[in-house]
Amino acid sequence: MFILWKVKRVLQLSWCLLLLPLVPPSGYASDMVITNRKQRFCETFDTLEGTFESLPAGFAVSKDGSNCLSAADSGDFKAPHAGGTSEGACRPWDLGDGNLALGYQPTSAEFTPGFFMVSISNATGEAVGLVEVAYQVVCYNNENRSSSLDLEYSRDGSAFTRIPSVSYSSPMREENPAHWAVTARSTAIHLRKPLAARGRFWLRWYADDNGGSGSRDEYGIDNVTITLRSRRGLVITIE
Ligand SMILES: [Ca+2]
Ligand SMILES: [Ca+2]
Ligand SMILES: [Ca+2]
Repeated sequence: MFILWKVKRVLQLSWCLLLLPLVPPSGYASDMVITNRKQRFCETFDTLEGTFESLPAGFAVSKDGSNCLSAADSGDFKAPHAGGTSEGACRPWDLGDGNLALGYQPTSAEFTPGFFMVSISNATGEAVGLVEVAYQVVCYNNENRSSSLDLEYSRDGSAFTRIPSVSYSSPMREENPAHWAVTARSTAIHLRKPLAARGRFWLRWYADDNGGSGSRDEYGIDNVTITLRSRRGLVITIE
């Protein structure tokens, strides 16, 4: 057993060494690196602390729709909140029982537009022809405005393609008392040109105003599941 464990450990370390050249460009914390064909990765955001440092690997946040927040922007991150605020910040939404979501309270100056983004490295050793994405949009509809959240993907991290079939907009008319509503979204992205082994891929959730007046609903994403498939079948699942 010990020998088997050692072999497994060496293989794991070898993967790490192979991945060293995958240095992300500035502005990204790191990549979500997908290496194993059977391992399941889970992204529930339940370990967020309301800091830049606690963002999961590969995830980034923009409050202006173009630049990503960095460790120097600590003032833009706030502690978890249970809902019912108008203070602009990136903060974990606390849905109860330890369930957190990656969230933002938009204002006229923040997150209108803005985005959440994840950069993914295909370290499976195989080309990928299909990317399946599932996630939940969480929303606390406590204001008479509507906000939109659109899923987009990119092959180069700069030019993004929107997927209109999974567009989301929060209800315009406020709810009183408000509660956390969870909306499931899923889609499959067929890649005309397969994502090569060691290639990179980006997903982002682009946010903006969608009409109304006054303050804005708080919203965000949770339970992001990304499945990479080769033409022959399943390559890896991240949840
Ligand atoms: Ca969660
Ligand atoms: Ca609303
Ligand atoms: Ca609000």
